Amino acid sequence: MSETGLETHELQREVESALAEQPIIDLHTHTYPPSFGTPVANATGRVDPQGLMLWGVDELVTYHYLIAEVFRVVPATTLPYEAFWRMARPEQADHIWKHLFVERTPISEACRGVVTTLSKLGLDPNTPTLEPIRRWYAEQDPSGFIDRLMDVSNVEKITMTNEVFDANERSRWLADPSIGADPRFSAVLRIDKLLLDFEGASGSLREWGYEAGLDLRERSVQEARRFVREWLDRMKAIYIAVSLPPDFHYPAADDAAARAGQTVLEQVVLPVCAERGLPFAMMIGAVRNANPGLRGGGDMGGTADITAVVNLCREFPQNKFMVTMLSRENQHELAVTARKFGNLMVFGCWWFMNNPSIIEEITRMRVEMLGTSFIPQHSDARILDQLLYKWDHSRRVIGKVLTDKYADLATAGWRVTREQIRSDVRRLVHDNFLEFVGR
Ligand code: FIX
Ligand code: ZN
Repeated sequence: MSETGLETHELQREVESALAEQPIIDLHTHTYPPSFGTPVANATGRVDPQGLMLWGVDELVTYHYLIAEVFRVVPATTLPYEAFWRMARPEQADHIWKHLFVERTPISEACRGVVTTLSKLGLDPNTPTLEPIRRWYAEQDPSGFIDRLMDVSNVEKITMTNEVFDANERSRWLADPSIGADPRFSAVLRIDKLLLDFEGASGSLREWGYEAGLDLRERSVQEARRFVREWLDRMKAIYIAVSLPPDFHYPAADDAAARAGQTVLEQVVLPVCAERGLPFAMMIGAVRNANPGLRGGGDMGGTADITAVVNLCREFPQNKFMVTMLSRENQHELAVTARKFGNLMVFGCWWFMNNPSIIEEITRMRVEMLGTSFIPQHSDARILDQLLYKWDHSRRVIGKVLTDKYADLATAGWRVTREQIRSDVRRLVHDNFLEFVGR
């Protein structure tokens, strides 16, 4: 304990520089490297209309958060959903830019995110049209652009969400397993359908050559395990993930689909995770398609039953669980649950929680209840450029909370040192995750 303690007025500067200089592991995104193809016009001239790598101003402005917001100000009674979806992407982006950025102040978090992103790229967001910005993007090389984003946002590694039940993505992995070899990206096996709709999933597994029947007798369990193992190997996935609705219960409610999901969880997913030493991530509280007209923007959240998490952590001590919850009302009890179970890692301020006022509330509570034994944030970026704003905005809020907590600690008589701040920050945004996934 050599270093002299920092003065209170020095804490903010030290915390901010520690956060800025610490490379981050982004443990959950929906982004992809160029090997998955890109529909965005770029300097290489290679465009794949079904490509999964989303970047650039038209994707940024048509983020589903902003589509939901534009239908608040230009309702579907004025512009029907189908008419919007028939528009080409740039036309959709122009519509959103006009109504949310030109005719109104872009003050919402999602709008401010676009402004931060463009500014960090050296582009002027104060423009009546997107044309000049589009021209700039068309000159960019996709892979070089990713390097630039990771450098500016100081993100060391990006974790994908690889939807094995998505036909477009699955066909790409089967066609060329090396598409996952980009060292900047890690893969995650996402299996919502396997747990939420095993009847449908088992039909797909049989089509793909796995003898997995809805009966879930021994043969089916073994075949479903083979499916999971083979895809973990193909993707070199670092964890398995699902999103679950607010009415997810463990033990399951008394309906066939929920019961089948429970059996798959108990006899397929958790045993394979345990044998591989991989965490099972549960993102709990998503209500899909509340408003189908908004497509990806039509989902919402709901308060879930924390006892499902408690029961799983208690009854499967050999498993590691990563949990984030979508409802503000679940955050306190989730932090309490993490105090009870060392095999539970709480992470991120997910989706509708990813707003500065709520990030601050959740992070402050987690530091007070869990010290530095949690992972404060993930970006959930869908468009690669979003790394710039998601991490800039979150770093600022996390920094504010840490500065306050260190000031409280110093007031209590502890000598807070630069060294301690740097090692705490490294733990929070880098090592906690790597250690938990066993890397
Ligand atoms: O389930 C998820 O991974 C969610 O993050 C997404 O479905 C959601 O659409 C999203 O992008 C949230 O930010
Ligand atoms: Zn997500």
